[in-house]
Amino acid sequence: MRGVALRSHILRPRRHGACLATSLAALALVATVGAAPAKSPPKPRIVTVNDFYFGPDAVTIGAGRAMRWAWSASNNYPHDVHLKRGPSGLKNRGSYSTRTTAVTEAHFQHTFPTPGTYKYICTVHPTQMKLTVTVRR
Ligand SMILES: [Cu+2]
Repeated sequence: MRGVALRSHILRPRRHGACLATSLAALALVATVGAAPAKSPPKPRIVTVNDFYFGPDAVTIGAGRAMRWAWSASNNYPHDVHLKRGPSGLKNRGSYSTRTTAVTEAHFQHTFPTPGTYKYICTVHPTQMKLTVTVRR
């Protein structure tokens, strides 16, 4: 399963340079650690990544809450989570997308401090797999 995902990723053109991707990942990590409050934060909103849909395909969350994507254990095909369109001026935009595909047993989590509309796709199945995340003020 993992072999399929890796091959698929290698064959696809990269959108970002490796250095940019690495530094964005580092920034995201610092932001996550730095923002950890003493009290346990609200649970992330779960979206499942399935063959060939996001479930659900639209969610609304409050600003500052996290989203967590969970790849279904029954998948047979690789999928990613890619932010196609987000609020203008969004900081660390690259950190809102996965950089590899996975078939099963993967998770992707990100907090959403910036209100607005986020349009997601799976780049392997861009016409089938779409998700809208609305972040309220
Ligand atoms: Cu997909």
